Amino acid sequence: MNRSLVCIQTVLVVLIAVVMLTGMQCPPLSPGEGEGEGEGEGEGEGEGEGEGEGGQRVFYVDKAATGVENGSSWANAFTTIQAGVDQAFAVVSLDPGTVRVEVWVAAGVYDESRTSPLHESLVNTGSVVMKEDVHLFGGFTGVEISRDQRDFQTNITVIDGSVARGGNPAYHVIVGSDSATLDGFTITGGHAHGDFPTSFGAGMFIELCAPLVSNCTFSDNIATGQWEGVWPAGAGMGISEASPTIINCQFNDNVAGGGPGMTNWLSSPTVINCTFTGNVSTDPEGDGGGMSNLGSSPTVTNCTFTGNSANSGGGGMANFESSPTVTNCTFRDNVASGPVRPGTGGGMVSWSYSSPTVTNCTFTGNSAGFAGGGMYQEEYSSPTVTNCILWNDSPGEIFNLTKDSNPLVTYCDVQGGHAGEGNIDADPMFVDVSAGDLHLRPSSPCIDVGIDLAEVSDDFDREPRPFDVPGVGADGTGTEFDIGADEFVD
Ligand SMILES: [Ca+2]
Ligand SMILES: [Ca+2]
Ligand SMILES: [Ca+2]
Repeated sequence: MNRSLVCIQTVLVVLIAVVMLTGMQCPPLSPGEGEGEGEGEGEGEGEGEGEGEGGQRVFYVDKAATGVENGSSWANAFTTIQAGVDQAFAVVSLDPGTVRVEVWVAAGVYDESRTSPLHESLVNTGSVVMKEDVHLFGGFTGVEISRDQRDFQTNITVIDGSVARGGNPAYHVIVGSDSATLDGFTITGGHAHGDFPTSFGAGMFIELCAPLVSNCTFSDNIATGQWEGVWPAGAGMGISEASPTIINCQFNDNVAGGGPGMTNWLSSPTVINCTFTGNVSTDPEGDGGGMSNLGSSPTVTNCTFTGNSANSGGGGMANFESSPTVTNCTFRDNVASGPVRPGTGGGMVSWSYSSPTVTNCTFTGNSAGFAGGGMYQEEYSSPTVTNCILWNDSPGEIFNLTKDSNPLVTYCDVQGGHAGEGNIDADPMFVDVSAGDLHLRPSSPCIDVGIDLAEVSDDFDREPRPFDVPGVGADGTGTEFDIGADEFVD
């Protein structure tokens, strides 16, 4: 155990040093960076979107457009996203706080080569670089006149970094900025490597800023390469000293030394309705297959962690000096097991002063090579676990390596039992585990036997919680909260 801690601590120390040395920040605000303000200003009136001061301006991007490429209409759309962002930023910079600028992007694969000198070294990262107050929306066919008309699930809009850096993969496919939105895109093909920060955030790199990222898919990005004191991390998304909001996003099949789905470094993002599936941590010491938290306390709600893997620990989620708030989440079929480390915490590992609050979550089918199939705690890590199901994880559900880790487990259904008020040990009667359906059957012993919690008002279906079905569950007990991520409604 100590070896893994030493390694992780080394990572933390080195990361701190690197961050301090490089003084990384989000792209600076520098009006005039765009290709000529005059051009954009003139176009505003003719596009039907200009509403004068305080209105909204839309700039259009369509890879297939053949017009004059000034972004003023679908016909005259820019053919690259960066051109749209830069033009929009030039406009909003001249009128800050009064005009809202959006960039609408038509479906297609945007895989052009990019020149984006970033970081202290001004290395070309091959990124699309977001700008402050510029809101990016994908999912259009290229004819819409209202944003409501787009369908991002049908009109797939891909930002592909695979050849974006002079024929090589982008270090970061997209880089976040403050007060900006990324909505309706698929982000793929990034390859972070080398030293931090180019080793961090292959799909999206977010540092010292708080964009809103919604309705996006981060898939098949990688952060691998040589060990240089810091393992490459955050293949899907790397968040450093930032608190963005991430909603309705998918993190699939990303591969990194550690934290391949999402890595949070000194960050407390809000993560809602996201799925983390099939992300793979490859370093022998790599942790946090779905999410790796380092000195971070994100709020994670209504998320699913399925089939992710890590070597040292935390197939679903790893916490190091981190105390996230995790509510209505499912952890299923995650694995912590590797060739060097035996693996701890198939669902979640909490190391070194990590005491997450885990509420109404369901853990099942997770496995660890050494201990704590569901959850594993070590060194002053004492999660508060309430209204959770931990069932059919192997080997065993909750394991504390040291006595100074004392999780408070109450109103939970734990296979094999666990000390604590209101805990039960009974088959939760999932609807269909093999199909991934972790809803409760009417015969479930978890119905109506949780404890009322004012801070939880719905379940992973967004159905109201608590909810009582008369004749189902334990009627008339005064508490109607169900245990697990599902509230049984019908
Ligand atoms: Ca209920
Ligand atoms: Ca009932
Ligand atoms: Ca439900």
